[in-house]
Order: sequence, then C-alpha cells, then structure tokens
Amino acid sequence: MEKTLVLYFTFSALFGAVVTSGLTEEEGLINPTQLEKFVDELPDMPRIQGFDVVNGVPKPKFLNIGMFMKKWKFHRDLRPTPVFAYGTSKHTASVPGPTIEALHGIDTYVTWQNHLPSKHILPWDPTILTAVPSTKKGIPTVVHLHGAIDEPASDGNPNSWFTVGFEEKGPTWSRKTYHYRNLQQPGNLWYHDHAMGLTRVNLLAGLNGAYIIRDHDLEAPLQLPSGDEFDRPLIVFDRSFRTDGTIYMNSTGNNPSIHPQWRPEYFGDTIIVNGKVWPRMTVRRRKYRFRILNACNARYLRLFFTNGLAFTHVASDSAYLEEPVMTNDTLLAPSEIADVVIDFSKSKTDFAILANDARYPYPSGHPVSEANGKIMKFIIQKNQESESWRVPSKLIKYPSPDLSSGLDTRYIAMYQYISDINKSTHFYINGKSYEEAVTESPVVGSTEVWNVINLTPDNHPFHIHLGLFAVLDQTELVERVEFKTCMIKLNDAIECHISNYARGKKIEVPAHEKGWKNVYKILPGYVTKILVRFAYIHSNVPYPFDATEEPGYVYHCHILGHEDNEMMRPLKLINKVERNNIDVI
Ligand SMILES: *[C@@H]1O[C@H](CO)[C@@H](O)[C@H](O)[C@H]1NC(C)=O
Ligand SMILES: *[C@@H]1O[C@H](CO)[C@@H](O)[C@H](O)[C@H]1NC(C)=O
Ligand SMILES: *[C@@H]1O[C@H](CO)[C@@H](O)[C@H](O)[C@H]1NC(C)=O
Ligand SMILES: [Cu+2]
Repeated sequence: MEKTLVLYFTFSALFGAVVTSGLTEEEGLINPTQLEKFVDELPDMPRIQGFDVVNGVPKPKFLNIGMFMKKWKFHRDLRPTPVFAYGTSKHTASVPGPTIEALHGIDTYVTWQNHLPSKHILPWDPTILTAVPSTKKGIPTVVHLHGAIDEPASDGNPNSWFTVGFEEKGPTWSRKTYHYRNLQQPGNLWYHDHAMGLTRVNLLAGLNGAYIIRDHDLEAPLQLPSGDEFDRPLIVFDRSFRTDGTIYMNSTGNNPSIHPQWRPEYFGDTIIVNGKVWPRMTVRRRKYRFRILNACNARYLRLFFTNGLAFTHVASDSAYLEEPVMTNDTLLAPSEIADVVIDFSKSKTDFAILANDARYPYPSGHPVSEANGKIMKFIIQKNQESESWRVPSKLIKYPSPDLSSGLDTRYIAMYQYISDINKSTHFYINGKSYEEAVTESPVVGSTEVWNVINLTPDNHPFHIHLGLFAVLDQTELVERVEFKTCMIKLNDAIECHISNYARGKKIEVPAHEKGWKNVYKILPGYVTKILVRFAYIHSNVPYPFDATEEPGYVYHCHILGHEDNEMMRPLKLINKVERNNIDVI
C-alpha cells in the first residue's frame, strides 16, 4: 500500500508540473487527484437539543447560535480552510453546523448571532441585487429554516439580514430571536443563510446545518433505525480548493462586462460529506438510516452504490412517505432530502462506495469525473448482526387534499436571459425581478394548483417557503419555440394558449417522490403541476401564527447562483376576507 502511494504521489507531482503550467497554476488550484479518497472518518456533527427536559417533561428552549470565522480541516492532506461556521461557540462551530434536534410541539427559540469579520472570504458581486451595509463593513447574514412552518418574521426573509452585533440591519429586519414552533409533521429540515444576493457565497463559506423534528409517539412504533449511531444526517456538498487550503471560486463573471463576479452555477471538484472530503464510515452488518441532504450550490447528485445496495426511502424532504419505496438510485437536486434506510446486511461485498453520475449542469452538462463521481465509502464489518430495527410496510399517511373543485390555479414561468456572448445574465420568474410587486398571494389555509413552466434549458429545483406541495405530473411542451416566443412577448400562459402546447410526453412522478415535498426538480421544456398547501398537512388546525404579516415569504430556485440573480419572488399570504374584497373591486 505504502509503495503504491509513493508512486502515486511521484506521478501526480510529475503530472502536476505539466498541468499547472496553465491557468491552474495561476489560481494555485488543488488537482482533486492529489487528495487520496476515503482517508478521513465520516464525522457526526455536534448535536444540540432544541428542548429542555424538566422533571421528565420537555420544555421550550432558547438557543444562542453564532456564525464564526474559523479554520476547518476538510481532508487529511489539505491545509486548514478559512470558513464561516455555525455553532454555540467559535471553538465548537462546525461545517456543516450542529444538528438541531427538536421535538414536535415544543418550541425552539434561536438567537442567531453574526460574529463574522468585516470582509467576506469569497468574492461577491455588487451589480446584482445584494444586501450591502451602508458602512460597507460587515457581512449581511440571515437564517432560513428550510421546510419550517412558522411566521414571516422568523422565516429569514432575504431583506431581514443583519451584520456583526446587529450593527446594521436590512429593511425588513424585526427581531433577534426566531421562534420555531415545531408543530408540523416530523421530518428533516435544514438551516442555511438566505441574505439577499449573498446566499451562494455565504453557503459556500459554510453556513448550513441539519434540523430534525422528531415525534416519538408517531415514530417510535415504526421501529426504524434510531439513535446517534444508526440514524445519521449526511450533508453533501462540493468544493474546490487552492493549495493553501482556501475555498476556490472562480471570481470572474461569465459576462464580466455586465456582472464582474456573478456566475450562474458553482461546481466544486471534490465532494464533501459532513465536512470531510470523500470520507469513509465503518458500518455494522445491519440497517442504518441516513438523512441525505444535497447542500450543493448547483450540483445535482444521482446517488447509487457501486455494489448494488438499494435505498429504501422512508421520507422525502420534510415529510414521511405513506409506505417505503425501494430504488437503486436517487436523484437529488440542490436542497432535496432523501431519508433512506440502507441494509448493509444485504451487501455481498465488504465495502460499498456511494457514487454519483449526474451531469452538471443537470441534465445536459459535463459528465462526472473520477473525482466528483465519488461521494464516500462504507466499510462493512464481516459479522452478520441481529437487530430489532425494521422497515414497516406502512409509514405515515397524511390526509389527501380535496382536489375536487375550485382550487386557484397559477402559472409560474421560469425565464433565463442571455447576453450577446450567449451567457446567462440573470433569471426571472414570470418575467419579473424580485422587487416588482407581489403577484402570488394565496389565502391562508388554502390549497392551490401551480403549473411551473420551465422555458430554460436546465432543470431548476423549485422551492416554496411555508407551503408543502405534492407533484402531480410533468407534461412536455410541444412546439416549444413557438410557445416560448409568445411567452417572451406576452408573459401570460393563458394568453399564449398553454393548453395547446402542454400535450406532449407525460413523465410520471417516481413513487418515492409522490409524498409532500418542499423542493422539486422542474424539467426543462415541461410544465410541472404541483398542488401547494398553505396549511399543515397532518391536521386541520389553522396556523397558530399570522402568516399574512410582514415581510411575507418567498419562493425561488434553489440553485443558489440563480436564486441570487433573481430567480426568486415574494410570496405574501392573505386572509379570505381580503380576497373577497379584491374580488368585489
Ligand atoms: C474563470 O472564469 C473565466 C471567465 O469565464 C474563464 O476564462 C477562466 O478560464 C475560469 N478559470 C478557471 C480556472 O476555470
Ligand atoms: C435494482 O437493480 C436490480 C439489479 O439490476 C434489479 O433486479 C431491480 O429490479 C432494481 N430495482 C429497482 C427498484 O429498480
Ligand atoms: C448558446 O449556448 C447554449 C448553451 O450553452 C447552446 O446550447 C446554444 O447552442 C448556444 N447558442 C448559440 C447561438 O451559440
Ligand atoms: Cu435555477
């Protein structure tokens, strides 16, 4: 083994000398082949309880979580990397941040505190709509709990940003302490930065972490693998590094004369799981539950095991499925979560590589390489174990919404704009910038049908704050050029007779994605019909907060370079009475 290694390094040093004579050397980039795979153990991020227990009774909890600049070791052979990390102290702060474990029905309050320096560690672009403090000092941040059902003031609106010590605040900032009620269905959420125009760089610097809502009464009878050893979040993202350990991001825009820095997508050469580049994990020959989050800025991941192990999906994003679904691979767009059981007792080999074969950009970009096509390695112990965990045939069933009649329907069109050198300049939803007046105002408690029309060549992960949705179907648009030409002119799907065009191939939603989701992959050239619910999915209890308050919510594409360059729109809920007034007028 040692001998191979020496040889390997000699070769890569040799190759390195040749390869780095071009741009690579200028930028001082690490060639991913220089980092040996599967040498670091998979970490488990620190876990923080989102509740107190007093005399055996769970009680609400107040947490202080800071954002700190520190150095993080991503790989044995990589120098420590400056990052922005969430944690209860600088010492314990981590990338990804701590996993917050909340209990259904018990409030968690978090005071998110910015301890970041005055200058960003990554380049950002002042020519896109961006939070900029008036003193030009400090890094605007704001935390969104993705998948949460809470009031607007705790939702982390992009304009509710704040800098170090709350010195400067964005126009919609209203409170230091966010209130998470955890009244929703049990499942997987994640917290991450959402500051206007800076989301892509703040996440790239490390600001993200897992948040789990548990409901013991509902979940214990399922007997799924549980406990810290057998139930683990896997947060996956891609990064490139320079030889000095710093995160590398190309800081020249793709249309530098328009946007000096902004690029539509970021793709990194190495794949990181729970803060380590291509880690390994030794597992016992039994079942494990993994809550796999794609936390990449732009990279889709089609995950599969090289030894044929299957995924048994038990939940998707933040909600359980009605029954488990087995698949051999799993396509995750940025921000989608697959909650799966892997049964290592079924393995015919004593190791399994979790791999990825999704092109980037998805679906028609570059094929994966030896580097970004690998995620992590599982080393499987020899002894078969007996266990009491199981995958029950029924999981959790939520009442289906009444589809019968009278649902409001919306058309949401995705546009990409290009410069005269044929490169993206920005993305709009419904042809509108983020700042144009609200056009989506659903009634609190209602269910709506949204037809999401993708007029761009790429797939976009569509995310709605507050609302959960079920994907009904995806229908190809025929004579697409004609329809697109009309849409560019009139920007109105009905005026452009969408029904004449939405009659091509129908793609069925895969069984493991038929439950309630909060992000979905919107196919290029298709209309994706989703049923969006602005109410809890598990009960008819109305929201115990006023969802119509300022500053409202947002919906957006979850490719962060798109979201930051305006593939995002405001979402402002209203009460039924207001709607009636509007109708009368
Ligand atoms: C960075 O982007 C610029 C502009 O698109 C491009 O010319 C350059 O090759 C890129 N650098 C690297 C290392 O990819
Ligand atoms: C998974 O792959 C195996 C072997 O190729 C095949 O027999 C099985 O039908 C596949 N399962 C699913 C759910 O596609
Ligand atoms: C513009 O770029 C797209 C995607 O990169 C490509 O498919 C298309 O052919 C290009 N169009 C022209 C006119 O060069
Ligand atoms: Cu997008």
